[in-house]
Amino acid sequence: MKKMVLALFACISFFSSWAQAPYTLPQLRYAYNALEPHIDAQTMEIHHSKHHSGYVNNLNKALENNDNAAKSLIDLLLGISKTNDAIRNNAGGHYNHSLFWEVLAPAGTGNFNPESDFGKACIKQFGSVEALKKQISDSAAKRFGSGWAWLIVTPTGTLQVSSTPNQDNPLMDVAAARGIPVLGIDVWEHAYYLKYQNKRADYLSAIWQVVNWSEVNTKYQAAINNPLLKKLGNK
Ligand code: MN3
Repeated sequence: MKKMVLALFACISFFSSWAQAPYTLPQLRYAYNALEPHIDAQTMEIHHSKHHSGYVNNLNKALENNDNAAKSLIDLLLGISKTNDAIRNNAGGHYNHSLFWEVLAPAGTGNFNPESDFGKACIKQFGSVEALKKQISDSAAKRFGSGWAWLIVTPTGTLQVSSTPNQDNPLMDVAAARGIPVLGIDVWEHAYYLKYQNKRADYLSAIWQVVNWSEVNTKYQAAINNPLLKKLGNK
């Protein structure tokens, strides 16, 4: 029961403030320089205040006088194939970045806990968190051009690593592997180029220092109890 209540609160706090039109830019829970030296302050500031903000503004524009304007962000993503490219790119961009900021935290906080619900599921399925990180990093490294690597909860309740191009995500009806994301890694060059230039692998090795596993656990607990899983199973 306690878990259900926690999951419900996690859902509400995650979806309420920024997931309904007109869309707004969520505030970060930490300062732009809080992830240094792994992700530099300038990259964080431009990424949040320019790139993410651009997706929010363009999404609101794309929804002006559009039949999809009344839908929640989640419903928009679930039926994305019935919208247009502007909505697809910007709704994806808004959702993906809102999740991304939440699954990052200053190094040394949000550590992986093998006793948490997520920790147990992770070890059971992947053997160790190190093995999971390697699988996600490999998936991110292989993504050609711009896109995302994901850890999702599938409709059957298992964890799965996947990847999508551009600003697509696993909630979309166009995704090859569908599920509820509990962790997403941005592999667009704008996420790392200022500090790492063309060395995506260096960025992917550094980012694990600032992944917020505690938040991943919260998202996992919310996902496994979420009726949305059923919808994702019925394509
Ligand atoms: Mn980005």
